[in-house]
Amino acid sequence: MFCYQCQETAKNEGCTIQGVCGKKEDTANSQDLLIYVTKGLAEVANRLGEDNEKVYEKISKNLFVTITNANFDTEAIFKIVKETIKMKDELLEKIEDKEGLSDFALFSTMDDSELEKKAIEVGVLNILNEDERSLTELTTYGLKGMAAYNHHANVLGYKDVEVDRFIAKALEETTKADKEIPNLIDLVMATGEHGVKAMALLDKANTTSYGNPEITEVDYSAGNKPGILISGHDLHDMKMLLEQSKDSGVEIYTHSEMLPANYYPEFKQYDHFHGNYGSSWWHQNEEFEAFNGPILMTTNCIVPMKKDNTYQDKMFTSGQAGYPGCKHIEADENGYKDFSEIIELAKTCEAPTNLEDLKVVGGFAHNQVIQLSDKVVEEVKAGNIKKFVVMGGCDGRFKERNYYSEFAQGLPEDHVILTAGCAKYRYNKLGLGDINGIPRVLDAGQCNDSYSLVQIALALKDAFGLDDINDLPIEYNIAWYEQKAVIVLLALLSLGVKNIHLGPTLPAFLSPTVVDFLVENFGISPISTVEEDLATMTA
Ligand code: SF4
Ligand code: SF3
Repeated sequence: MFCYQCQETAKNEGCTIQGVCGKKEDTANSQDLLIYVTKGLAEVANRLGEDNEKVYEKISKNLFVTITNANFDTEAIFKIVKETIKMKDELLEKIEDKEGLSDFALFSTMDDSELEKKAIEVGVLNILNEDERSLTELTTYGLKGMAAYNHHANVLGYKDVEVDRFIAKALEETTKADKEIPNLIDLVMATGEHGVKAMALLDKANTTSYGNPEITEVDYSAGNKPGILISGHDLHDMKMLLEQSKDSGVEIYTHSEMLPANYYPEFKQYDHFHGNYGSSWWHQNEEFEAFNGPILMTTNCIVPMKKDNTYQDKMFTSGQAGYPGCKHIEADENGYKDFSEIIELAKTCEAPTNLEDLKVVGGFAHNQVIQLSDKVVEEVKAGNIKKFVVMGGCDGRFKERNYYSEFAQGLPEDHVILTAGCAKYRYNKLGLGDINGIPRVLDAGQCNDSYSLVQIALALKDAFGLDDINDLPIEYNIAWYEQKAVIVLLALLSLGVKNIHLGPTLPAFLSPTVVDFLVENFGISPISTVEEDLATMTA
């Protein structure tokens, strides 16, 4: 195996024996094959030249499966590989002239051993030129993130055919053997542009379906009734779970990236929606034990369970998530998921163990902040807010991420943090206070709500009468971990945001040439020490 798609990759070079994330070699290979056949499906669909909703949906779902910490179930992934080949072969039959189609498009078998053999052969190291590989994978990882957001919008009935077409076309582009570096750079930039579209689509889907997030004080303490803990990013699952459990006597708690569900008016109306439990994804071994009740993982990030865990039988997956030994809840043909088994199980469980008595304010997505913009502008003009620091992105399990807590704590009191994604857990419980009623940590929501942060920046640019978003008193100190953060980064670049500090390390998949390109054109830089970065970013 060789995988270097996330920030925790071994030695910041690549995982070769087993993933630091816990992904085993056979799972890694199955994901490589899934990417391979999905690129083949895209190529065949492009050759046919017809928009096919089912194919587009499948492509996004498949890419999503391979995101870090989404699916550890090798058997389930090979099943998806077979479904993809079947779908592709059906399309292939409609093409008379197969001349010029690549092996991605033509490869076909249902034989398990042949699939396993192929899975070993199709890894990312097949691209020999380091810069070509770097830009190809940067595109592919961006597409994975985009596909995840696209899928979340799709299940709510929102589609943008431009996004679907782009994903299919770009996937095919990454398979071409004679790639020129400038063309690949264009592809990367186009991926960012379409990433903005996908995030805008998801924003519309979420806010139209569930209302605009609003300022909310979220309770992190445990109640005394049995509960269900829901994690991941899928708000559609959240809605179905709340609705199905409303008269059951069971309470619903969010974990990690599901926290922002607390900010939506549609969800707040359920009395049995208790609040949030715990922190970001990598604390789940301990926090899932303490929760006592069942857990529903709707997407990434799953952490492999410890051998002596007590929640294996209580953890369920849905959507593109999967974990061997955990029951997977499939959607029916109408997208409905039956969570009754989880609800019944919850009734037999003890209430969660209380982890903390804490209330944290969030819900500062673009609509809410724009409503407050007069006050914000007033505070800036009065000199009470000197700077905004965008600190969105991902959290991760390594000690080096203490940097983000220390950086947040070290910021002067006239600096406001704008955040989205699970990176917030590094500083949202620190009690950083407020500036005349404006909290110093403004949480817009999930990682996809980084779109909101850009909308806020654009609104501030207008409010201050500036021409360029980079003239605002804003610094970007982004933490990345998985591929959703890759599309967020590419989207920010495509919107013209410059001088982003990226950490805790630069992606291993960026070759020195690609890093030089990003430095020269966008001023991207790695983080340094807390002291040095505070000095630069607060200057
Ligand atoms: Fe390694 Fe990250 Fe790939 Fe897991 S997802 S195998 S940790 S690079
Ligand atoms: Fe977190 Fe996995 Fe990226 Fe959605 S839950 S931000 S890491």
